[in-house]
Amino acid sequence: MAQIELFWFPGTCSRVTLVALEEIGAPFTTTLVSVDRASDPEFLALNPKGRVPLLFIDAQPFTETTAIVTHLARLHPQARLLPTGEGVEIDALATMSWFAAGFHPSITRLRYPLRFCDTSGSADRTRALAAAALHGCFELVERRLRDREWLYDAWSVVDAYLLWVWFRAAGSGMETSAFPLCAAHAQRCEQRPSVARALDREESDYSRLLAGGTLAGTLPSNQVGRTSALTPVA
Ligand SMILES: N[C@@H](CCC(=O)N[C@@H](CS)C(=O)NCC(=O)O)C(=O)O
Repeated sequence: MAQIELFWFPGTCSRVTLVALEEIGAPFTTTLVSVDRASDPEFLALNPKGRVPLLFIDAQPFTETTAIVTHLARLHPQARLLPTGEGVEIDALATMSWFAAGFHPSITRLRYPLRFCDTSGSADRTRALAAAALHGCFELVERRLRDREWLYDAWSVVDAYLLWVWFRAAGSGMETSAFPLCAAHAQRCEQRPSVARALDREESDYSRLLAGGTLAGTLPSNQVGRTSALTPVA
């Protein structure tokens, strides 16, 4: 049996890989990498990009959420992580690429505006532009969810990716009232057993880190777990 190890941190996009692993059901281990410590030389030696998720399968490293879950879907076809069929498979890949390259960078700007422009007084404007870009993205998803429960015919890991971008955008201060279908999708998705197990792990690992005092330096606005626990970012 393959040795699988996920380097991750609660609340980050590594949740999508965690859900995929829970869905597959094969044994795996996890190692926490605090996001503000992703530049540690020890971690950089494993992943020079300094990002989670980082997945090892039998000592071979894999990065980038879309690539990782596509690889896992191919290794474990019985888990039906992704929709199959002509046109649909590539559409799912396009949707995940859009989440990674369209939504995620705007979420990061909303969350950490000073990483993108450190001119004094620019943070509010950077955040406003990021929020506007995200609004445009979620409008398209809201429209897509009008006549469907999931993004494709059945639940897939693409829904777990949507849950994460929604959770992180909402938790980073995006106004959500225009997107009731996205909010309902998130709640439905959180009921799925694989997702619930991943969220339980986020909540318990994060509480353990907080209680152990090992999170010194971690950004205070970090939020983990279920969307119902989100509190507005100051
Ligand atoms: N394109 C990557 C993005 C990975 C990424 O940005 N991960 C964030 C957490 S959501 C991270 O590790 N951040 C560490 C840092 O910014 O220092 C993917 O889709 O997996």
